[in-house]
Amino acid sequence: MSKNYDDNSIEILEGLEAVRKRPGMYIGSVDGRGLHHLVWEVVDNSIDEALNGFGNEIIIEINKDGSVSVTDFGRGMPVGKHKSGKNTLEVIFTVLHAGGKFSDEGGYKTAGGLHGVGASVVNALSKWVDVEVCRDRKKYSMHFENGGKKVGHIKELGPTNKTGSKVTFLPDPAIFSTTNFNYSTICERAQEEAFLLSGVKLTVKDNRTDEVSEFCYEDGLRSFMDYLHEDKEVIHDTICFSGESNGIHVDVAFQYTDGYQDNMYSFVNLVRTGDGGSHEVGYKTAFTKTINDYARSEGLIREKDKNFEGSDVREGLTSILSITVPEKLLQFEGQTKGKLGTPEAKTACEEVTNEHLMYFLRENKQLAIELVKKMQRAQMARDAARKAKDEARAGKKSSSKAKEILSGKLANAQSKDYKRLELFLVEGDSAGGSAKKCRDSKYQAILPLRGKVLNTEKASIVDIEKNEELNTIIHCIGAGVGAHFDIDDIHYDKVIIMTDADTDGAHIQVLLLTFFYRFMRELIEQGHVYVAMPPLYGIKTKDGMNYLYSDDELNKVREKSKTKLDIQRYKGLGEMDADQLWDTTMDPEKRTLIKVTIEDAALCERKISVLMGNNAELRRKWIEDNIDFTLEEDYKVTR
Ligand code: 0RA
Repeated sequence: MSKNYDDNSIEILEGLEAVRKRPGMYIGSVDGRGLHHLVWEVVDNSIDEALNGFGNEIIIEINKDGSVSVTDFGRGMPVGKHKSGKNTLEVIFTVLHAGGKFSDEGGYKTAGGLHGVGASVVNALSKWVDVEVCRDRKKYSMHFENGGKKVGHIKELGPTNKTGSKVTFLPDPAIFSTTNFNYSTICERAQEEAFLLSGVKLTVKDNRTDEVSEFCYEDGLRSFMDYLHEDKEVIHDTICFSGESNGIHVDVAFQYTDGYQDNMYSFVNLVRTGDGGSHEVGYKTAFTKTINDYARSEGLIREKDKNFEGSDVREGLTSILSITVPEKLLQFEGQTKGKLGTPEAKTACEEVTNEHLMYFLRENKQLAIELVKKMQRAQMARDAARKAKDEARAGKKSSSKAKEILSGKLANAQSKDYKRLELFLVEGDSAGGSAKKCRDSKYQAILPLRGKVLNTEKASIVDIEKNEELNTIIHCIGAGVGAHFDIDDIHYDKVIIMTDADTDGAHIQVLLLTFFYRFMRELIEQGHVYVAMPPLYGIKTKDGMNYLYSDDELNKVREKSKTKLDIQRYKGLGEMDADQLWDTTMDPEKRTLIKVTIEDAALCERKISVLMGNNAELRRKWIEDNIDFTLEEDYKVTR
């Protein structure tokens, strides 16, 4: 993989000014996500050095002054003279696309396949950057300021017997909407990379709080699976296989749980492909085909029986697919570039999976039979659900149990025109009561929620069906749940979550969104899920009430106002009377709704794991720090 790299293989393409003018083009966005992208850019360079066999530890530090340092113990970045006449270190940090990543001539290969633009972009978007290099028994340093302008020349600091590089940077607050690094975000990604890089140790230190986490796994994908399935009932040991085809290296791990979810974690050159792509298609196609071929060849399904569908085969299956694709074949699609396009990846994943899975099934007959039986149960359940739905469509009434559940709770809308119907999920009976009073009963239905919603991150369909609150929501929406959810059957065009603007309300939002994300994902994908935005403040004026929806708005009003303001802080929906609730939050003419999107499924899922995983303290902290779920930019509850 590593080609001979010398001081001259760096191509000079563009200046850093372009990066500062259009940062989004290089790092995706200038919000928290873009900010953290800077860290990955620097870390990826160190990871490449480790992948090339130099140094197996990387330390990421968040410093007290808000800067981040990344230290590795590789060969040390080149410090000699570049063909341009400049110092190579300077070229790496000041010339866009430096590093040879985009040249066919080699240079050091990068881990990142997505934005992968390197050190110069980080420099361009930083207030300052400090580089320290140890190599050739000497320690060197170089400093940059104000978007990548070098300050002085490279300095020789003295002798050392170490080797390696340390890059420290402070993001420019003039570029980013936030410059606050999040320890848990960095830990999550570091852990993920450690899983994919057996034997490399990634240490994350938060020097603001003295927290430290170390991630190092000798067993790679197997350890990853153990981690994912920590609290789940699994029905066999993780199965791993690897192979190579067309120059594409494929690594697979899979394991079945006794649950119902089908979870896929895919990576291309260590970068998560949250939106899937050709590699996932190849893997899934091969998986389903191999299972069907095997089951038929063993007489487990009879000639006249139908084949299993993908969803039957994957019920309860967690798969990790990590592939390495040569730079020149890389092709990413979609808005967030999270989807692999490379057609060769489909073939490679198909071939490797076909071969190894068939071999495994033949060698492990007992388990293979058990799995096929599980798939048969999934297939039967799917058939039964379809039948029930067809009957319901044919005009048969919904079950009396469902009716009983709904009576008394749901205040339904009168119209049958589902495209105009809205279902409000309201926190608490008292706000529910106000909402029922003021709503537009033709088009707006109200379902009050009592107490906390079940945490569904690790719940099975059975747990969900046992949970009254969720069951009621499922019946109201009317389109089933999990694998049987059918978007064509939804009773409402908008499902609107309406909670208090406090921590409890935020918690309920996240729990409901987790439920929708995991069990009615299409509802979010197709844009039917919304969050209502009640006001935080009311200010009495001579013309009536002026409602404010954020602290920013309040500050602006305060700055402008000359007299003392009569400000009311709304802590909950219950503090408003029915008319106020209508005016501020429910009236389609005036209200603000936030549409929940899964713009980046990977990020969303990762957040759900932090939020819904075992660490209650981390979760609480996260919720209080930033309730923005998938809504990076446009929605932030300020308090
Ligand atoms: C190519 C060549 C050499 C070092 C590196 C790349 C290098 C790059 C980075 C980026 C972060 N840490 C790094 N460490 C090393 C030097 C080749 C030689 O020693 O001749």
